Amino acid sequence: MNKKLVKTAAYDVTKVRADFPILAREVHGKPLVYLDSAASAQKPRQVIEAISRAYSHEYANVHRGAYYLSETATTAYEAAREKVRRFINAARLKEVVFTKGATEAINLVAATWGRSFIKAGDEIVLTAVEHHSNIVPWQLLRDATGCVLRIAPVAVNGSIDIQEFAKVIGPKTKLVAVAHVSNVLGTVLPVREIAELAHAAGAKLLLDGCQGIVHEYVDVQDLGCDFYVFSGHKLYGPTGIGILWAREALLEAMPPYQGGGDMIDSVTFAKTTWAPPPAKFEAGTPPIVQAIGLGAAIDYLNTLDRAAVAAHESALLRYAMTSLAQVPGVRLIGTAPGKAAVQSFVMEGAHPHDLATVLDRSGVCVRAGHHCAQPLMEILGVNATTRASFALYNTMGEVDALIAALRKAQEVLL
Ligand code: 7TS
Repeated sequence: MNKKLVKTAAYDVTKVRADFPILAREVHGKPLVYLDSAASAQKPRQVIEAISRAYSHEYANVHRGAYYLSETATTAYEAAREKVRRFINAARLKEVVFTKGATEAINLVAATWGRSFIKAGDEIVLTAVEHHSNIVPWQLLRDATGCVLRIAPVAVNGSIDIQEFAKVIGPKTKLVAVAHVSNVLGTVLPVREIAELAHAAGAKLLLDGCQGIVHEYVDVQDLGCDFYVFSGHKLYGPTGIGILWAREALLEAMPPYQGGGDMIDSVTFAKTTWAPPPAKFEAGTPPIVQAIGLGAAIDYLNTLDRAAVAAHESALLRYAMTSLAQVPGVRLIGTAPGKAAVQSFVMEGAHPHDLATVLDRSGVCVRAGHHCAQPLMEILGVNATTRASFALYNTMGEVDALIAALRKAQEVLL
């Protein structure tokens, strides 16, 4: 857990839950127990209402109209960028690029920075825990350039050992691209140490913050990374919006990702010049209302005591780990110290998919499968895991519901 978030404070989870309309519904006649927030988080009514308000009262295309409504929409869209900037403590507004998600943000970096600065024989360092979104774009770049991917190992408990990490970084390393927090194991990677190693080798550091931004306090300047990406939908915002943060000098040096409206300075058939960042990377009509929705999610999080949220999630994780370990035949996967509130496990004799289907009958939503991390599954020696992931609206009672449903599933499946 991030040091800045360890302070305990009173946290009224009942009050928080009342903000999330979907949590009041039932599935299969049972109260919904939503334990899949690492895949996508539920939305508070403040976000839903902001989206509805934007479409009902403030909607027009941005950056183009000379009329009041377009100016209003542009102001709201750009205000969302400033909210993101403050949330991650970026030094400059122009360093915050809206994308359609983390996946697009990583592909953008691979296709623009990568194609410009990575050559045959250069090395890109990843870790064994990466999501496919932070593997495949680099494989595409490898196929195009002849660069080499090197993989830092993961320990049996899910930790990333910095000494082992140091062994795969060398003079040919040009980029280190790693998760801030693993979506399968919950491991919080030692990103500050990794930043030092990367920079000492003259390499850039990209952090995949999809899970990190949700569970950790993120200050991109303090983390020492060069690129930080995340998706809005895991941060209680809408789908279809993500963030690429990069240092200004990098964005200046990178060519555009896509061509189209809004990203140009001037166009003739002979020659086109680009707008400065972030517009250079936001071709076409952007996800306007999605950005406004993400801004509303950030506003919502800012109304909460984030240290108290972190303490609450930590307590949920500790309780879940202890309770799961007491279920016969259950093995926890991912027990690194200081990990975030994501817990994978396997249960002897039950395939994770069958288990998730049976849990669903009790109203419990968990993820089962490879979690878009097939290389990690292979290293762990499993085909799949079941994963419960916790968010600021989950309760200890929901952990009890998971355990009760698991015991019931054992009667059905074993
Ligand atoms: N990186 C990490 C660490 C992730 O957890 C995910 C999504 C992505 C990248 C891709 O994000 P997207 O919003 O662009 O799709 N993780 C998960 C998951 O764990 N279950 O479903 C999606």
